Amino acid sequence: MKRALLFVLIASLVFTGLFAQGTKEAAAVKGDKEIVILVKSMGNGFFDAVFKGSQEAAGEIGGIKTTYMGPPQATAEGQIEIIETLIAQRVDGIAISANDSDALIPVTKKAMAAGIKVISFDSGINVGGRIVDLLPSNAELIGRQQIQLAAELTNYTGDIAVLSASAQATNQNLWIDWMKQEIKDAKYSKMKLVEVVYGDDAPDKSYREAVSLMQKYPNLKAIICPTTVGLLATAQAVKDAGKTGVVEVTGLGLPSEMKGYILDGTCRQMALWNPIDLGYTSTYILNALIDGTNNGAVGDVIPAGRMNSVKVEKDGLIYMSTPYVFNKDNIEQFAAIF
Ligand code: RAM
Repeated sequence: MKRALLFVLIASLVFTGLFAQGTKEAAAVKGDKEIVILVKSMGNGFFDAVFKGSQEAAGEIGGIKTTYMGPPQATAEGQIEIIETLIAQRVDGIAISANDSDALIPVTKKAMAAGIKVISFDSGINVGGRIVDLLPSNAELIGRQQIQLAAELTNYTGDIAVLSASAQATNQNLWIDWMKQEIKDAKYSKMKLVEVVYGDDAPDKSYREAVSLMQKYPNLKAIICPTTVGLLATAQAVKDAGKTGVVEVTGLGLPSEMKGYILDGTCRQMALWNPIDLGYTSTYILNALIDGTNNGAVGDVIPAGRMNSVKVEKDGLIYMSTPYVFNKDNIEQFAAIF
């Protein structure tokens, strides 16, 4: 009985191995390009929407297999491990939303040396560790707008705090630097940024950090969360604490996740760009790099389907559009899309 079971097990392993090899070869014959959308961490609705965009572009372009991957927690180590595996698998391209702007460079350099096209999007890798970096919008504009949104909600008065993603996140750190610049302006002289805390894009940690902020600063007037995960958790924490309308909540939020909190007044306004477009454009860029129709040099214009085209600027940066601002008047319309 036991022997029979062992045989079945071995046979199925052999079969799976052959089968896996077969599909891989079949893909190679067909000439499918294999690309991976490597995100900060799994279980984040923002990145689910990014991948939807990648699938949409892959469907339009044809001959591309796109796969969605990410570590369980938003760490550079987790992403490095995945990239090592992808090098061994010889995928054709990887688009990475990085958990650290520098820590990934050695492994992405290794990937590029092996012929894999590597780009970063959303949260960048520094020059040398990727071909281009696709930014949702200008970092200065995003950062300054976050302070403006909070100021409008608090009548330009009182203590505010920032609840961010991870302490190493490239994108949030850039935005926070610009927030600190913006708040120096005389028109915010009655506002004070008391602390920046990190929820690591984990809902439970973000929730706990939001609760701690409210306890530590009884006069807190607003929490700015430049992360969709942090914003959702903070809105929950503020509402559970009965502080809706006392502690204003704003930041960067996914309309589909935040709709209820926008409508009930917990978060009266927030901003974001379209994550679907980010994944869609990343896929068009990777396709052009893999095809060799473009090498991502400064000044290059890369065709991007329904987004028309994107232009490579200094340091390999590519900027998309300006963020939308959501409030109770437009939230339902956007919540239906992303
Ligand atoms: C979270 C992630 C992502 C960021 C958005 C706004 O989903 O941290 O990197 O761009 O928020």
